[in-house]
Amino acid sequence: MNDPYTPSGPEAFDRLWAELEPLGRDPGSGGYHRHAWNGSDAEVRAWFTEAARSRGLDVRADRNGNLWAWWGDPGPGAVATGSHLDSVPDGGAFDGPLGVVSALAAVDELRRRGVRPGRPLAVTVFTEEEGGRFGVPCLGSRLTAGEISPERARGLTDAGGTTWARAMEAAGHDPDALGADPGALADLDVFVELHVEQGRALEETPHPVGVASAIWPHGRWRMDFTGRADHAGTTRLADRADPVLPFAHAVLAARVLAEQHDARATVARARVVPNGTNAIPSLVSAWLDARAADEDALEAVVSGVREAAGLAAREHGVGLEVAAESRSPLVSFAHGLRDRLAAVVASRAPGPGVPVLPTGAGHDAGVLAAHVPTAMLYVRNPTGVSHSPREWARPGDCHAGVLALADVLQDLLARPAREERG
Ligand code: HGY
Ligand code: MN
Ligand code: MN
Repeated sequence: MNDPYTPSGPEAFDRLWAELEPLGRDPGSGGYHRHAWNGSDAEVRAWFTEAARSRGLDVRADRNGNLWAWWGDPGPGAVATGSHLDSVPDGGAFDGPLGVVSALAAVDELRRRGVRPGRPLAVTVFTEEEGGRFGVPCLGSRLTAGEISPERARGLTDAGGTTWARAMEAAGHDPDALGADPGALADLDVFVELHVEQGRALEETPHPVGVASAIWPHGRWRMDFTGRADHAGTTRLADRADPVLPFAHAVLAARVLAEQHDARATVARARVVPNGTNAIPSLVSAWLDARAADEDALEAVVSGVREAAGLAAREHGVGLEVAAESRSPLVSFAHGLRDRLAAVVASRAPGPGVPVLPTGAGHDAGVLAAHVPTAMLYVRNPTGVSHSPREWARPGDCHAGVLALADVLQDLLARPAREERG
């Protein structure tokens, strides 16, 4: 029986989105700088906590700073849905927040439908999914999954040299508590993440909502080119050890290799030391973001870049160290769950053939997929643009995402949990 006093999912979505959207937005670019434990992050965490509590959800931060808002006492058989609120530097409004706002709105939609979960339902916010401040993506979910050591996480530093431990402590969390949380994962029967599509595949279809099939293998590699500081105007070319030159070779090699292997390779972040116009640098640190549809293609790109960078470094008398900072294997979402979501989404879809799509974008769902049955829903992105202030999704498509997520959660909650299914 519908509850007329609880807003529908779409109504709740619009209200929640209007509250969240201004928080941490750069008035100049319109982008966001929401990074783990910074001021904007504190704002959006406070917003989430209030929005969840006002729905009667019990909000808890786990030992890694991830937020879990519970409808029902935490325990075995739990269904969880959520995403992240942090952004890339000057990122868009939808990547992450769309999944969190849709999850809260789906709770309202379920309540309005009179659904009373027979098992715990959690809305989650994972911390530092983008790695925008401390460099390792999905840091909160990797810690909970035991896929990064607490020691390494505590020592990660931001551009100013602040460690994760200090930043976490300043935000009121205990860095000594960091670590895997096998109990929390064991309680999870299923995790579903709704996310804005970071591509245009859905835009080519009549479907506002699609389902994820896989996440490409991908990773981040740090390259340190060590040269010799010297005068830009008086040092003869033959006497230079200029680290910028092998760096430039690496960047161009990444592009050529990505074309050859139909992969994606990007060097979007670099640090030149001392970064003076008239001083040959002593050091260039640069980060390669590489992704491909399969492990062989990814390996071909990364080893090719490493080889080109090494050759050029030797030619210019420059040292080179390359280190993998994060590495995510191919994720293939559980087929039964994937197909079940596609069937549920189809019940409200504008036509047959709900798209089931792979993506080159990493997600917390990709980390959890190795530990918990996991699935993802995508909401149509008309331009495909993401990691940019221009990222946008139509309100009507966002509403379709909320209703689809509510349908999926209602379907999952109505089924026996894994252990009950045997
Ligand atoms: O970079 C990614 O794939 C994601 O946005 N963290
Ligand atoms: Mn992202
Ligand atoms: Mn994301």
